[in-house]
Amino acid sequence: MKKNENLYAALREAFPAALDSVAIETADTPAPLLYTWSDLERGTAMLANLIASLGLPPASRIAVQVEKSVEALMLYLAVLRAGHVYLPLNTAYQASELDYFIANAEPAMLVCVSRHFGWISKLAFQRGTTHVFTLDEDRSGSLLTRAALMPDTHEVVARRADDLAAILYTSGTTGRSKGAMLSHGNLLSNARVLKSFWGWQEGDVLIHALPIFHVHGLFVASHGALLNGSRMIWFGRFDARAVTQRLGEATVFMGVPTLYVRLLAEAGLSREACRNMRLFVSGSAPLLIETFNEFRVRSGHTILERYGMSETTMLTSNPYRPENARRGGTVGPPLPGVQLRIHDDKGMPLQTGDIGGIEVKGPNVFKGYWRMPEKTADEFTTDLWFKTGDVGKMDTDGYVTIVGRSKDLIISGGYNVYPAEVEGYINEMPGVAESAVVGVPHPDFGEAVVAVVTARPGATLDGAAIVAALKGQIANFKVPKQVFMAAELPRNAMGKVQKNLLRDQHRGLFAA
Ligand code: MCA
Ligand code: AMP
Repeated sequence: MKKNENLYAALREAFPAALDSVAIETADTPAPLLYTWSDLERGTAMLANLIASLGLPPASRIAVQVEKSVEALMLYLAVLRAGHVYLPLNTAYQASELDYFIANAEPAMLVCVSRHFGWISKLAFQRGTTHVFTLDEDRSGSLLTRAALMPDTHEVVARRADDLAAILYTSGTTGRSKGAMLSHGNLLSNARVLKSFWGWQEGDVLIHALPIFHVHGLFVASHGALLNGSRMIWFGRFDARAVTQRLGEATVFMGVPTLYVRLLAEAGLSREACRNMRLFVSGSAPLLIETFNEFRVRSGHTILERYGMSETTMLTSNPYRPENARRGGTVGPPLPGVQLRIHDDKGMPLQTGDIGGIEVKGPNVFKGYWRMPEKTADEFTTDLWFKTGDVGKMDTDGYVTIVGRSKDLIISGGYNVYPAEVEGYINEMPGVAESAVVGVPHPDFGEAVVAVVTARPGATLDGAAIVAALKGQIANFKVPKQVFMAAELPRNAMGKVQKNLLRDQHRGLFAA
């Protein structure tokens, strides 16, 4: 009989023999909660049985917009177990964003927090979703109430490596978000490579302080610990002081650069505090060399920077050993099994060291965008390499440096913001003639979103009012930190807005 290639089956195999040992310990619940490996196995079985009892069509999408909790992680694992497709949604997304995801993905089941049940369930039922449950941070809500009535054993549904496991929405340069389809095989191959490449070992303890609705927290961090049978210290939200206080009990930490900037602001961050740490990983956005250097001095550890995308999970990583082979400002060589090449904009290969578009191939590369075959075709070359939209170079040792992006993207605190999307919302506001959204350096978020807006003749506009209006429409992290009014936008001879000039003009806005 063929082996079950369901990702959950592989994770389950990695659980330690002592199922009553602690798998996850919460760090910021009113009192610490301890979840054993057996709790994970039984809890995910009950949730999977609940999902199975709904009789959903095979490979149904299950959309989830809930606060981070261990139960939310179990829900993800249960969806895998039950053979359906997990669709995580950032809690910052507002009604119009959610409506788009629901209309596009057509989830059969949706889980949300109870305070949003009224409007989200209305949206979902209108779009054909048949089941809406609630799950709150304090473990209340209809999902767990119903799951509690279910048997606590469940046979993991058989899946092939190519079957879909998750859809992660990622914004597009033009138009709306695209759902990147990731298979069980994509996720498992990457998790296995990282387990060995980053030297996961017995006794490891991970501080998990990232959100679990994107690749970094949900896959890279969680899969790493689960596939190694390692304990997690689980933070519902990142708090630099509280994390610093727990570093002494941990061996692995993963963060976006903003988390490292905030850790460095803590007086308690010291070599002593990091005495048991083995590995600090950074990714999702460029890590400034200043942060890399200062962290090394303060903690005695060299941050390992790696690079990935929702469409591909992890692509490159600085070496694990020797530690001094980790080079600040680079994202390291391609991971084992990943092929990476640099091409010019005509698709021709470039010489080592030359700057061009980064293209990749490998078992981790996604199956395409959900129900968007043309967009999928656009993003692959004729010889089937995925065009990342990142611009970089590779040196003679194979180390990759990302120097920019061909896609118009701002990364703020590890979250992606597409200017075109924000401009679309601003341009629809009464009195607005046009707008340009750019990213400028920010000491905490790396880049911050800023908008420059022109008014229609006779209209008077106010930047603060535009910010306030946007807050009800789009995720908070996409809302410009500042909106400037201008008589006109700078344009080149072709009539194209010169965003570089706007970036230069506002470069010092948030100077540290
Ligand atoms: C919160 N705000 C933000 C951000 N986060 N604004 C811009 N960018 C952000 N990232 C807003 C808040 O809504 C609030 O607005 C104000 O900024 C201050 O919030 P604060 O309390 O400082 O924020 P926080 O709650 O502490 O969150 C900051 C954070 C968080 C911890 C850095 O953004 C975070 O967890 N980022 C990690 C993202 C991540 O996991 N990315 C991985 C994607 P107001 O004052 O108006 O209410 S996966 C990926 O990219 C790929 C595949 C990869 O390679 O990993
Ligand atoms: P996402 O759409 O959230 O999957 O974000 C993926 C994008 O994040 C990549 O295409 C890169 O532009 C960026 N990214 C991820 N890791 C790094 C890194 N270490 N350095 C620079 N950019 C990164």
